[in-house]
Amino acid sequence: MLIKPGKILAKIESPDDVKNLNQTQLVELCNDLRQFIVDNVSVYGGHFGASLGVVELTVALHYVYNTPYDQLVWDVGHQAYGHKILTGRRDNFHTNRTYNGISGFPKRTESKYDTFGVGHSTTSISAGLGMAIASKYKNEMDRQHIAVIGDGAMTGGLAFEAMNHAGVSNSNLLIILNDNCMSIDPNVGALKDYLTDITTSGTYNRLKSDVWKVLGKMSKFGKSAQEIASKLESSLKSLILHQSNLFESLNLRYFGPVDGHDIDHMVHVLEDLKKIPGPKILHCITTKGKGFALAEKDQTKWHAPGKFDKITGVIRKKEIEMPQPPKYQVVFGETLLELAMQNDKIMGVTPAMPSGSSMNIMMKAMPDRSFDVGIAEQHAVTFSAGLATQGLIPFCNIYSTFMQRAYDQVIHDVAIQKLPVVFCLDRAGLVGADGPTHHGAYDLAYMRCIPNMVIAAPMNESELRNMMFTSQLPGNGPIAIRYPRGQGVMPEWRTPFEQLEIGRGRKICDGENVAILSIGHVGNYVVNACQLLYKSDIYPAHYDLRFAKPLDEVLLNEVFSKFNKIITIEDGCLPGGFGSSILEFMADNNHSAQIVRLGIPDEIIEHGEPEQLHKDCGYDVENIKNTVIKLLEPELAKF
Ligand SMILES: Cc1ncc(C[n+]2csc(CCOP(=O)(O)OP(=O)(O)O)c2C)c(N)n1
Repeated sequence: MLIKPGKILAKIESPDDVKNLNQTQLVELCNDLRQFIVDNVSVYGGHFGASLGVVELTVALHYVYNTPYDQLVWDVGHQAYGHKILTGRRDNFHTNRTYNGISGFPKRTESKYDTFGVGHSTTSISAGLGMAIASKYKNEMDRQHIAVIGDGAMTGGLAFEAMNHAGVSNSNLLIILNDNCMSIDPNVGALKDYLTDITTSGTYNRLKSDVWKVLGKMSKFGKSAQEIASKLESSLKSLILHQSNLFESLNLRYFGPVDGHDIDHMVHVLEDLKKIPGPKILHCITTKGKGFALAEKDQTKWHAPGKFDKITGVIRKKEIEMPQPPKYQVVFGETLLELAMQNDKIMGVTPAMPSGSSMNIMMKAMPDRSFDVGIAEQHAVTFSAGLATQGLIPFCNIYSTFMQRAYDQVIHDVAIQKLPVVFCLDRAGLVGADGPTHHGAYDLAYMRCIPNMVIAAPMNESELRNMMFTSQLPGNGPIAIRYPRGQGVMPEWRTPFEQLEIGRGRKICDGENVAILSIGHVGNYVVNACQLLYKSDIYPAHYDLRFAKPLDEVLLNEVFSKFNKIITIEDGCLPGGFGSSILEFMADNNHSAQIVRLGIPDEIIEHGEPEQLHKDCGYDVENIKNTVIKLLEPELAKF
């Protein structure tokens, strides 16, 4: 179903068309854009509240700046739907996040207006500064660079590293801080309080507008007059805020706060800022979900609600046959609380994903023992390490893809010191519609080479519970438990805890001629493939290794002594992954066998339905079945 844009939006083929609009038409364009986002996301799904919150900002930016010559960098990029729609992708927008369709995030190969590929947060200031300094180097002094970053993304350390550099760069960089007090969940931390403090300081805000007017007038009297006015303005800010302004102390000129939904005012402010050279920050106040009442009210739920009825606001759920298996994340959240009630050493840590990881279950029940530390994966890991030095057992839940941010912390702060931090890597494997920035493809490979690290991957809910139970028992070092996005396979999942032997796998079924070695949830695909193969009188053996590290050497020696054809399967990258570890084991132990490895090839895997992506990568049920048949062809030909 193609969704019709409103009258004004229908005429916008590129930002040049936005520039031709008058004030009234700009307001109409904002209405059209907002409606078009509501219409599309309600039917096709995707991120929602964040894009609604920056409609006016998006229109104002494309109106004032000469994009793509002026470079606009979106942080995270989940709020850039309006930008996509205004920059030539309106008629394709219904393909957003679908297989072969446009990406849900800015992507350089998709459009010249997408200056930087995103998905992970807190990169915009660094990237924008890089662009600004490059422009300076190339003597393109008229070129503007704008990084749009949310208050959530601003909690990440990378933003501060970038501002620290920007403050001494004298480059043409405007940082727009889109402050809606929300991350996915309510934003956290001292910075949030600081921003609220600025926003609500009445005296400051009154004086600020007067100073702004003076500053504008002074520009007519030449540079030095403007400089005096601007110094006056910044000392006034410090004075009134009773403390030095955080951004001003980093040498960034601070402007705002401004109402980010007042398109008229936003246009004027940006026009003014364009004339002020050097690094600067505009603090913009917006409402996440603006214009869709339910999304304004329950901002976490409407961050990415899935498809919904735009009139009633009812979120469409798939028709469910009862009873359904739970999502792995729910099993994690419920089990963590259960364990924490039994073991008072357990603590919970999440970097800004309380709802996504289900850590919110423990946070609600035990607020003093569970922490949302902001979008700060590096800090989450080292903070957990600190807790562990004091005899506590932190369960640090980080999505596989976001853990990439904290790699040195895992090695330097946890593994070298053999601290008992339990890493729970959610969304491991191909995640689907979020695409390449979010696929949890690499954790088996990047964790496997770290000494002292144990890597476990449950094949079902009960295994996840047992792995979590085992990891909090005394005497363990660091452990990473990886599990995928979405549902498991056991509707009755609250099984009693059982201690697992670290590094011990299990035989799922005996067989002949070929052995399949799986790790994690994809073991269920193997079970299904075997069911199909039985119909053709083919009986592969299937082993679930449970631990990618340490490997079960006893089990593997048995496999190599019985089978000379082996298939490995993992929902992770082939280079350096689980299959590679089996090849290494074979070589190191003088075994020989024909090994076929199934998993994510050495390529960037785009977005799409997980089932489709598994098929493309060659490890869905059908491909497993065919791989077995192909491998057995010489044997089968004998009959
Ligand atoms: C490194 C990293 N960690 C976590 C996330 C998940 N994530 C996506 S959006 C988001 C919240 C961003 O909040 P903010 O920047 O304030 O933008 P808003 O959604 O409020 O507009 C988070 C935590 C991510 N994209 N990248």
